[in-house]
Amino acid sequence: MSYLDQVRERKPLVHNITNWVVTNFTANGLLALGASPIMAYAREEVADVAKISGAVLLNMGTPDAAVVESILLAGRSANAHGVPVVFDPVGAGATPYRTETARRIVREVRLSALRGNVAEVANVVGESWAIKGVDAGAGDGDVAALAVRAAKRLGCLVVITGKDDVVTDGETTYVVHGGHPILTQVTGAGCLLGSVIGAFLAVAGDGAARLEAAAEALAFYGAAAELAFAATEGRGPGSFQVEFLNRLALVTSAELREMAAIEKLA
Ligand code: ATP
Ligand code: TZP
Ligand code: MG
Ligand code: MG
Repeated sequence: MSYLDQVRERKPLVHNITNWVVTNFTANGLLALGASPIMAYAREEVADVAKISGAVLLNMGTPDAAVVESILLAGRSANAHGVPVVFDPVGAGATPYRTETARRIVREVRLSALRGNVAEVANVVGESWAIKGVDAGAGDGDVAALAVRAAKRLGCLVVITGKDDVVTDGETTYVVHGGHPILTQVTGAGCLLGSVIGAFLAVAGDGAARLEAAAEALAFYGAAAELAFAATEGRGPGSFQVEFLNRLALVTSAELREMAAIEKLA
């Protein structure tokens, strides 16, 4: 059975500590996919929510001291209970506070996957790449090689998104083609993807299956975007955003198999 169908069947609980911009979009996107979102931020409860979840998504898009404390508490609890953790280091490299916060989180929480744009991932692992606010800046380095270095350094899956997406465990690397540039005009497209990867990891078990599940999540997300764009062409990002949520619910495993363009790098 595809990981997509397993998510829809098992409806994993995904605990999100995310940013103020994208909470509603993230919850609706997870519901559309068939997962079960919970947003919980209070230091008093995050450890308890994390331990009963299928996956935890940590996103530092609007960081402050309380959010960072909650991220660390949730991450440690997830680690203690074998719950997969996805981290989105939004804006790492944009300010010293964000860079230092992201590096602290990867030191103190064992990740299952790091998901960011190329600049964020580079800055988390101490390499430099231009960044403009929360959006990746220009650069011409080897993205796949950066992802592999980051995965080896952090000991987790690394997903770098952009025109093409790269996912690697440091040994095996896939490039996932597809998606649509209009996703860059929808705030939270990257953030929701982190939660979607979490839902796929929640049903994947340990080991190599996680890499395959993450690659399938990327292909699924891209296919939903392509179908949504085709259905709303010329109507702009607002209509696209609504249709994209529809497609997260409607894309079938058969469509996914047909549309997925997953290339294994040698
Ligand atoms: P940024 O901070 O740079 O906006 P992000 O965190 O929003 O990044 P993206 O890299 O935009 O995340 O990735 C979100 C989704 O959009 C992914 O599925 C990715 O494949 C897709 N995407 C981004 N840019 C393009 C593009 N030019 N063509 C096709 N798909 C894209
Ligand atoms: N500002 C802080 S977090 C955020 C903005 C605009 C959302 C970023 O979302 P994404 O998914 O990285 O585009
Ligand atoms: Mg974006
Ligand atoms: Mg982002």
